[in-house]
Amino acid sequence: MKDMAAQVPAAASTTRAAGSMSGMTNDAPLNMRATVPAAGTLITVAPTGAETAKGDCPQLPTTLAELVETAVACQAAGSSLIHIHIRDADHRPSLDAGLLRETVQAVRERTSMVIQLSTGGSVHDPLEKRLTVLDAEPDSCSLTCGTTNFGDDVFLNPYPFMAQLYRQAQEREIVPEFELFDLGHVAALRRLIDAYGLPFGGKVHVDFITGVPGGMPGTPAALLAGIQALPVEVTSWAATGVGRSHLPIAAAALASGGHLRVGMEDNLIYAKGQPVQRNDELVSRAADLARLMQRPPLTTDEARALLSVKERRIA
Ligand code: KMH
Ligand code: ZN
Repeated sequence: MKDMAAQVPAAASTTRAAGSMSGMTNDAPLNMRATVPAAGTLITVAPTGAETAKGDCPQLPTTLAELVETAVACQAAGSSLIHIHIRDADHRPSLDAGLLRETVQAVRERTSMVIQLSTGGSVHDPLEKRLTVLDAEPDSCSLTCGTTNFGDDVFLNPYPFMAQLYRQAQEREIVPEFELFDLGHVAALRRLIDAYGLPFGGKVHVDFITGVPGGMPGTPAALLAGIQALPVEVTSWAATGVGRSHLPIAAAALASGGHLRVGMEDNLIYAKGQPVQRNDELVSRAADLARLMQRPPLTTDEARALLSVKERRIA
């Protein structure tokens, strides 16, 4: 889908307080558990995505050098997790195995961020190719919990693909981030956990991606419905508002105990008439909001602990 973020200009953990759950059954409203605010805020940056053309947005980081420079700046601004899509030499979305590996190594050398590779790729990537992303040994991978309409396109995620990706992530000790574009995706997450157990590390982190044309709307009401439906195994959640929903969703997520995802994958407009020039502008604003809400950005070590990622850095 072309320029999704531009069409609709521009997500938090909840460590559940076990003590406060006494007397509750699994049938209790989950919002009671999912909205205990975490002390800090995980700020994820999704700097590139697969939808925006470099020609339409020259400031989009598409080369390895631009991506690494972006990661360094975003960590300095308060981000502790980077969600990466790579581009080829012509700036087109790619799942090239060598380039993915080189990218993971380069970002790991220059930052201490949790490195998450997209397994969603672009709507045109075949499912088999998307499974090969794990070969690059990221800390984390995205795992979208269902097929969704995506503008004029379809983002395909049949259950057998999700299950295979989940099993492979468990075997390779890679922590999945469950991407929820719609309320039905929450039910598919429930099905995955029932069938295959918890992810590597035992934590379940999800990200609501709201505001995609065809998915759940980027409204606080829709987000709240999603939060209330979360399985009890979920240990942290974040939210993203695509396009113009980015600020209301960020505010709603912070107010509801969630974490944040920002970046040019989701939003190309900083404010009315003001295109985003650099991803770290979005991270800085998210960090300011989080501090204002008394939930300052997590450090990269805190983010690693929150998600229980495996230590892959060489000391
Ligand atoms: N580019 C979208 C079709 C993911 O990264 O896992 C899918 C996406 C989700 O961005
Ligand atoms: Zn993505």
